[in-house]
Amino acid sequence: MERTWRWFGKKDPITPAMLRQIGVEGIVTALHEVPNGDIWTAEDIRELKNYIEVNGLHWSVVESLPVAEAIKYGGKERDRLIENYKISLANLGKNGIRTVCYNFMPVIDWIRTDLDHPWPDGSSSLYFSRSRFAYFDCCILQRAGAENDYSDADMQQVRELDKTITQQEKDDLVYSIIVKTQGFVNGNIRESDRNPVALFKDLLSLYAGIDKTALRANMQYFLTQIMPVCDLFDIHMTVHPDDPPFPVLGLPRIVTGEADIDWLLAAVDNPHNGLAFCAGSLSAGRHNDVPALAKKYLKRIHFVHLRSTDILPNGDFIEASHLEGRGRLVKLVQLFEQHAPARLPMRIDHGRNMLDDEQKNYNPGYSFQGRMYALAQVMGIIAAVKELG
Ligand code: DNO
Repeated sequence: MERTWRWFGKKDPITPAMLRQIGVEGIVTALHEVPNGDIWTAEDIRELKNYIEVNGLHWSVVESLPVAEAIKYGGKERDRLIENYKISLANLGKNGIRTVCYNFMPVIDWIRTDLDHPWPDGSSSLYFSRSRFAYFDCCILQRAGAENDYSDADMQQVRELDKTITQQEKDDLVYSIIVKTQGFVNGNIRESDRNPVALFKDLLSLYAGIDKTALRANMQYFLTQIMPVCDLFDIHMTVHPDDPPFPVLGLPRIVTGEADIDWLLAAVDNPHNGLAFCAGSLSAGRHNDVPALAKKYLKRIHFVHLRSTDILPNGDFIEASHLEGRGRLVKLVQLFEQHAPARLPMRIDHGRNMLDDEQKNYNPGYSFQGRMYALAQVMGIIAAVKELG
């Protein structure tokens, strides 16, 4: 596998020079300053690509070329937005960039309720609490009918939490779920937005009446439209699985496990319609056997995120060590090293905050020391697999 790293552009305090010292070979990045739906120009792509190359690395994967909301809900602007997407893809292709990660999650990308969940050793990680998420949905968003989506035990906890929660804790929950985790990946909500909850509710309302079947049809339409450009430039589209891999907030989610992936790969049966295999996202669904999925879809996997989670007895999930948990990274690395193309790009996903990471204000999950530590663990697995088979 090729060792890559998600880098957030020239403003990222983690520089390519630092990355070369820790064994990184390729960069995963995006034109983060271009608003969703706008065209990525060939000039801007070339400029960033040159910058990366002058600094001794190369641009291996785009993560993400975001899919505008209207494409996902099938709004009237969707054909214009798909045309823009095709132009951006062609501009990437002309610059020799051939792996593009995206997702098809409505409104909200990845979800966590806690960004600094303490570990016994003094480090911290991301965490998803079912009951706190239910609280956000039922009591902060006050989404109609939300209670029906949760178990009696969850709702009991929601009522308990309601008795003690402070305004600051409510604000923190909103910040974690829809502001901080989204801002740098998705752009729907920004830190400067005054009333994120109202904005978020407006976004949710765009999906009224869009069920799983409708969302699937919109995804199939989008992929069918862009495939000719991908064929022309040999670009692999790699869809990131939904995180977490189950429906949330009344929204359908359609890349959650085996049945969904079977549907997706058959619906647009083109080798350029592929997967970003995020072991962490898939591992947060009890229904997923992560190594079995990797084995089944090996030929359609063109990008790998190495990370793992543990599902707790109450249904919460926590980021696990990269050597443990349901992601089963040792098995995955063995599989990819032995059976995938040698240059399959992989990156470490979601490190813990450790040592001086806390003071650096990195994007949540994208610490330096934590990811470096996990990369060293994975490099150890790779060396062991190479030596022992
Ligand atoms: C979170 C990431 C996701 C991912 C996008 C890809 O840490 O894994 O935001 O980049 O979903 O489109």
